[in-house]
Amino acid sequence: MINKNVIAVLVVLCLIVAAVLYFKSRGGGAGPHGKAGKRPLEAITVDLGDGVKMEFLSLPAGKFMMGAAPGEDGAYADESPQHTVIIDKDIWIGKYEVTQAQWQRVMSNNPSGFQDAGPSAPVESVTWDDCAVFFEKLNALLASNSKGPALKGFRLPTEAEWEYACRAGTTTRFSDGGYAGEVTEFAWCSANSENTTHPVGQKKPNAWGFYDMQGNVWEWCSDWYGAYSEGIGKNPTGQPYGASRVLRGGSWAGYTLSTRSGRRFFSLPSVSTNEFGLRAAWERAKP
Ligand SMILES: [Ca+2]
Repeated sequence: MINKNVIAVLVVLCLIVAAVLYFKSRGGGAGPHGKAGKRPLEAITVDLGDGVKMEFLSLPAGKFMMGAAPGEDGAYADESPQHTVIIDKDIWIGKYEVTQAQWQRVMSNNPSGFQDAGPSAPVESVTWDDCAVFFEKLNALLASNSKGPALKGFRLPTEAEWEYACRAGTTTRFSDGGYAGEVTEFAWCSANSENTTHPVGQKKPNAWGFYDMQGNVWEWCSDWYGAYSEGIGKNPTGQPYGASRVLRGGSWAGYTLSTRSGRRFFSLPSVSTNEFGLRAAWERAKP
């Protein structure tokens, strides 16, 4: 004979266990930045028409340490000082580099040197100025797309947004927290590329699900290249003027250390090489 009180206690215990499991599955009540790298990001797919789509992942609003950690092996002077950056806007970043098929759909041309790598390989041989035209046309294309929601605000990521997405909660040299010897698992660089680009998304993604942030093609950012500042930056957009624009992430031609998360590169905005490509960003317009 089971005592009624024992049954009542068991029922209460079961309810408590169920409640704990429920809240654990919801993230334990942690804020969006409570478990950097664990939170699944919101994804959207944008239809460019003609069977061409572009995928984006949201960045969690939050803050991160931008630049190389003090004493980081292989870091250049322009990656210091490491400083706090706050990103508190609704930003989506391309899950992949912009592909040759996407560029062709928007621009009606394909300047890539590695067309043999296929339509899913990243577009390259594009200048920063070309990218500005690409986004002008992409925004016009999507604004006229009556089938989907009216979308606008597509652009290059800022250098800070790019690094935030690349690091995915890490402060180590590489976004998987690993070492140069493991870079070939998530990046196409000179050690494994066989002197060509490769279709996007073939290597391991980082902890937030972004592919090829490191390697394959350098990615243009919107900023003028310039020195970092001490202190906290909020949604930084770089220098107000300059001569060169920023590129990030290393390429198929670079040695492994050039794919470090903090590594910066720059070029005149009118220059293109078969190492220069891009990734799209989308900023949700204020209602
Ligand atoms: Ca890349």
